[in-house]
Amino acid sequence: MTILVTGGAGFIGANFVYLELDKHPEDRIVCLDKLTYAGNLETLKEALDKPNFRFVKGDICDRDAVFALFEEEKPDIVVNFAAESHVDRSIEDPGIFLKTNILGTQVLMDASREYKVKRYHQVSTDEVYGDLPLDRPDLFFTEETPLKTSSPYSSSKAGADLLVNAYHRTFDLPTTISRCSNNYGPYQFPEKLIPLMIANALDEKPLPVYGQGLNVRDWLYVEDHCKAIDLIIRKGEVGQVYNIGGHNEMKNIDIVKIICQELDKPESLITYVTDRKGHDMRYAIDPAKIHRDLGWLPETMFADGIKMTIKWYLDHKDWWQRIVSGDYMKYYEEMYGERLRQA
Ligand code: NAD
Ligand code: TDX
Repeated sequence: MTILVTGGAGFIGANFVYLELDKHPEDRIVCLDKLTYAGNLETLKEALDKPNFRFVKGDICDRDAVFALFEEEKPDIVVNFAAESHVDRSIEDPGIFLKTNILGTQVLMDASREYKVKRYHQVSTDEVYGDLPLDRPDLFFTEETPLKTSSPYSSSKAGADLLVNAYHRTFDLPTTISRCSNNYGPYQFPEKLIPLMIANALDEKPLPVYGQGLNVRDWLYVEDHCKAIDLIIRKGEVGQVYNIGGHNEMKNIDIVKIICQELDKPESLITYVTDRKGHDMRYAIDPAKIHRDLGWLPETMFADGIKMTIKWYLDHKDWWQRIVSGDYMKYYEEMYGERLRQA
């Protein structure tokens, strides 16, 4: 079988490429990635010399290039990870989010129709459900929760999900969608909460916590997410949506304190800064459906996963230091400079 993985040079996509190569060596993996600021070919270096892996640099919005690749590879399955994925960037510049996340999805699905793929899988997010109040711990997102988005990022992901459902109903495209909670683990770009705090703590730089740090996220180790997608593309039912989460809710401030403790750094580095605009309060997934229908359960406890993640960042300083020394510093100054000066 040939599986086309888009966005495979990013955080979750790369972890998925490695899982597939390891678990299904009989399959061929083709990765299409534009290598935006978030994509890094170095992340895929151990895959590049495998005979059943091919990397293609390209944009999912480029219709001619996408159709040419489908003509050449005739993929059986498409898994779309390619996206602009950072909420803060979507607040600064929504346009590229709409283009990549919605129009790119359309191009991939048009090619999937034309070349009659057996499965088109869309990697979505729990953020499409909006947020939950902190004082209702009994509430969780199910697959039936209405879409109600807060940021340009989550709106673009919700728009893509609606389009996927339309292509299934109107054109009979064999689709599935997964909506996952916050991932953490190796190869996450250091603009996201956990790797940013690890990198800053190691350099003894301020740890910028938005608002009071009381927002809650439901953390899932990236490998567990990838295993769920592997199950969905092989055993999931066409037309279905599957929520993926680990019932591991934590306040941001508690995560940051754990990182300080693990790295033996003082909590005085914690700096409360101006809140994110439209900041979602709480995400919490009910993963009962994927457990019941496909037997999936998360395998990594947060206490272990965070230790493995911190160790990975300590062992791979070259990987993230190259990132934080380049263009990223410009982003960092724009996003945090004024906020930290005001704090
Ligand atoms: P990421 O930002 O680390 O990686 C995105 C990848 O997509 C990069 O390699 C980038 O180069 C590539 N890309 C961007 N635009 C492209 C384009 N036009 N054409 C081809 N490639 C392009 O993102 P991630 O955190 O790995 O997220 C992957 C997917 O999972 C996204 O769709 C995201 O919405 C979703 N998701 C992420 C999380 C999370 O916690 N990170 C949680 C739930 C869902
Ligand atoms: O510097 C920071 N300080 C801070 O307090 C950063 C970067 C984040 N935060 C807070 C904001 C959030 O409440 O930490 C929480 C997590 O932030 P992010 O890592 O930016 O993730 P989030 O906004 O929750 O979105 C993530 O999960 C869902 C991914 O980036 C999305 O791609 C995914 O869909």
